[in-house]
Amino acid sequence: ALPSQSAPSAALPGLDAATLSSLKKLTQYYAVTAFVALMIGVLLGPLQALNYGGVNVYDYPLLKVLIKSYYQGLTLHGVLNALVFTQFFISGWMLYLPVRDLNVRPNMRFAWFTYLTMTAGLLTAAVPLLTNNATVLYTFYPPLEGSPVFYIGAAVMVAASLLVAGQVVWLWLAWKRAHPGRVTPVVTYMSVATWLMWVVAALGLVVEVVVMLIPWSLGLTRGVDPLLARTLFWWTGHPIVYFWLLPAYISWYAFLPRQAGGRMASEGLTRLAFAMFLVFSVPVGLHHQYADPNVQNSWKIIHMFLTFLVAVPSLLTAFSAAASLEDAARARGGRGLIGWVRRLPWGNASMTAQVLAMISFIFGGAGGIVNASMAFSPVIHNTAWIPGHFHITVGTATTLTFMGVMFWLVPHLTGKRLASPRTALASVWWWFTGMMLFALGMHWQGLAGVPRRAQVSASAQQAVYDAMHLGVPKAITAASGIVLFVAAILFYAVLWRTLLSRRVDDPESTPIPTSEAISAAGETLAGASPLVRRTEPLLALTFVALVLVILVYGPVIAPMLANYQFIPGQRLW
Ligand code: HAS
Ligand code: HEM
Ligand code: CU
Repeated sequence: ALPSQSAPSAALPGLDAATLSSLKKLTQYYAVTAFVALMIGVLLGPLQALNYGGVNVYDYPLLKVLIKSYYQGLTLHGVLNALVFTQFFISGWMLYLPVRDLNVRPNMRFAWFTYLTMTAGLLTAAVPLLTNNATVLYTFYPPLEGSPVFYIGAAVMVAASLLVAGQVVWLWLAWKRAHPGRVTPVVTYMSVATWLMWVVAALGLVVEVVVMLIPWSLGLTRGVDPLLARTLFWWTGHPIVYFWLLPAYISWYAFLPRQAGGRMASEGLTRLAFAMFLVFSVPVGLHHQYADPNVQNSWKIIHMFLTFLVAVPSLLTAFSAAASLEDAARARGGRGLIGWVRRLPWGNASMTAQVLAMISFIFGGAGGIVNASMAFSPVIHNTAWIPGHFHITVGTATTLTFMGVMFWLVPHLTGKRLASPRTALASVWWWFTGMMLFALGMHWQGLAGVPRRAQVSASAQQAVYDAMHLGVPKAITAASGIVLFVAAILFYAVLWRTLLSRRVDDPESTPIPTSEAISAAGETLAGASPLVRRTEPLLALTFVALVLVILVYGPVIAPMLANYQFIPGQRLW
């Protein structure tokens, strides 16, 4: 367990055994729902990789029974992996951690109600997705028009995540009231900062879906403005990638060092990184819209510079993560400038998964900076380069980290021992290798001009695609799909065998691997450094974030409202 940061008081009851057991079960429900979604999503991925290898499997009658088109499959893949898997895992993870860190008793009825709401939203949205009535891809850009049931389900799902946010912030504020003058413990700090960021971020999507898309798809308005909808979408759509990333960072900062045998570098630095993410994550969405007409160039440039700014906390994280890994390896007798790397506990699947996830993110992050540069953007925008970029960010940095976390979290929550640690270790190497190959093949094809979201292997396009002479990257991409398929089988074999095993050990035998810090923040604000004191008021920082978003989005959105276009919907599938 995390060392309990606070003694329970009458005003703020601590966790009792019954609540803890219910909380563990809830966290397990969130995590397992997430990984079921990922399992379905990941089955479709290799078919898409084959497409980008020039092999079209979408005409096979057996597959046709399940999915009607490449685009129905791609919609399911994007929604299940990027939206459902992430949100469910994160909601469980970022409720469990702060509650354990603060040792406060949450209202479990509310927490279960939130989980059930999120699941109801998911099941609602699943109906039109599976029946091919919402083949609008995971970005659901209008004027593509899906069934209203899809938008309603998605809205309920996102609303449920905001309820989790509310519960965590509420518990943190109660803790603050009961412990005046105390520094928020660092795991809670990271979780609350991430949730508050997500609240500011979600506003765009909520307005888009509730005010524009739902009434429109119900036939209540005669059209919808695609440019305004896209702008609101990317208000949320960029920071959502940090909503996927920061929970992985929580693990890299707080737990990975202990798993590797070392310490977190600095609590102050960690808090600075998260405070920066809170303030700078949102006002950057136009870097997805450089090609959109009717948005002033000057605003695109401002968003570009803010994008470079929000890369800074990731660079801080790279420094900090490398420092704590080096600290760990040297403590285990590592020597040399880079020779210490060999002394990391590479036999541990959970640690290995996360370090490999970090390595993939060096390339993912570098690619992101290329994407954000307006001078490069026209070369890679809407090409296969982009899926190359995000499979080594969300598809590896996030996903492989969560897989690695599962290797200790499931034993921790259930008391069941991890089944075949060797298979677990193999699965993470296969995933890493597969995704690095995938990224290589897709970035390469993108540079050659192969579009994303294109069934390039279909007969109608085959001649053009063949004429591009991309044999090598096509082969790499197809092979990566097969490697990733193997990785998924290995991973899920371990996960299901662990979950379904009957033998239950003492759950205390797998504690939360909380790390010590080389430089701690201290207990009281009075004795803390200026950095710690200034990063403490998270609500004030949220207010600053909100003001900044209004400043850089107000002048972009106002002319769109003044010149609202009613564009009728289209169903292209
Ligand atoms: Fe991105 C498009 C720019 C990060 C996800 N991105 C996407 C899309 C997704 C996505 C899903 O500016 C596609 C959306 C769509 O469907 O259209 N991205 C960036 C930038 C960053 C960035 C500047 N992206 C992410 C993350 C994602 C993600 C994180 C998910 C989790 N992205 C863009 C742009 C586009 C875009 C444009 C639009 C492109 C277009 O034209 O459509 C930055 O946040 C990246 C900063 C990261 C770093 C790396 C730090 C490295 C670390 C690891 C250190 C490793 C160590 C290991 C220490 C600077 C922290 C040591 C190991 C030892 C063994 C010692
Ligand atoms: C799109 C393959 C796992 C998220 C794609 C595309 C391919 C692919 C080839 C591009 C399709 C196109 O642009 O036409 C794979 C393979 C995987 C895998 C082989 C592993 C088995 C994942 C994971 C995530 C993810 C783990 C996220 C957690 C996405 C998203 C899209 C996508 C968001 C974009 C969908 C769209 O454009 O609407 N995938 N993927 N994928 N993938 Fe994956
Ligand atoms: Cu972005």
